[in-house]
Amino acid sequence: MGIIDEIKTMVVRGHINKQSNYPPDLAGKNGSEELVQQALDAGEEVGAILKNGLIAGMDIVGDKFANGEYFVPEMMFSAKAMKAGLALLRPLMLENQDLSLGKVVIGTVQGDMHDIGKNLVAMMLEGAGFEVIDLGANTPAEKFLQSAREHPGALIGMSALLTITMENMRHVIDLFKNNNMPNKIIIGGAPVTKKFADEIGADGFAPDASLAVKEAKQLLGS
Ligand code: B1M
Repeated sequence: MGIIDEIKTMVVRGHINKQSNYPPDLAGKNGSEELVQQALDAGEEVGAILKNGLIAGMDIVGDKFANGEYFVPEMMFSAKAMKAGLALLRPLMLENQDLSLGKVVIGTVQGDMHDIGKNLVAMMLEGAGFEVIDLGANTPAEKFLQSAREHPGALIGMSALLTITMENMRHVIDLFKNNNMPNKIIIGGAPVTKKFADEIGADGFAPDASLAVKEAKQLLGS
């Protein structure tokens, strides 16, 4: 098995690093953290580690949860394994520190704790040269509004991973409209579609982090 496949397996199994005792059969063995470092040391590309290792592993976790093989605790360990790997990739994704393309206020909407995809979008935007104000997960609509007022002209980015929390994107857009806020708004997240974005009046939509960068550049004219 190649190292990128091993990283994928560690995300699926939720094994973070050597110190982690979960799952018991992998205790004391290298986890996603050590393997991502080894892959980087071996010259593997950041994009390949991310896409074919970490994200591919998380996709399998999603399928296992959907078919009843995994429950929330397993998903949480996998999320931790993914985050440990992402933390090592982050500095390499932020090589362009000339933050001159404009500001983006980003958050996961209220009621939604999923922040891995949002973090990835934030990292890619920063890496591309945007200044990112990250409001975190479970962000109330008023907090998006307050931050937009503090950062005039910022692009507003919302992420949602649950079909029920997607609706909170509509509330944020309505709140911005009712307060005559001129900010452009981009949305994304696994259940979000271009059709939904158009329906709720978002200015932009992106299905993944690299297309989010492209769309953000277009929306801010940068
Ligand atoms: Co949750 N979860 N989860 N979960 N979880 C999903 C989303 C689910 C699809 C799993 C499944 O059933 N197959 C399902 C949602 C079903 C639905 O609504 N239709 C689900 C569920 C049901 C739940 C709970 C309700 C489970 C429960 O408690 N019974 C619960 C909800 C908690 C809450 O939020 N209130 C829950 C909890 C969790 C954990 C906490 C355990 C953990 C999250 C940890 C964390 O984020 N800190 C978790 C995880 C890890 C997942 C899966 C397995 C993986 C999500 C992920 O990180 N993907 C997920 C299944 C799946 O998506 N396959 C699942 C990797 C990430 C890189 O991709 O986030 O899609 P993603 O981001 C992409 C794009 O979507 C896009 O770019 C990113 C990078 O390319 N993108 C944007 C994202 N945001 C964007 C914003 C943009 C543009 C693009 O512009 C601003």
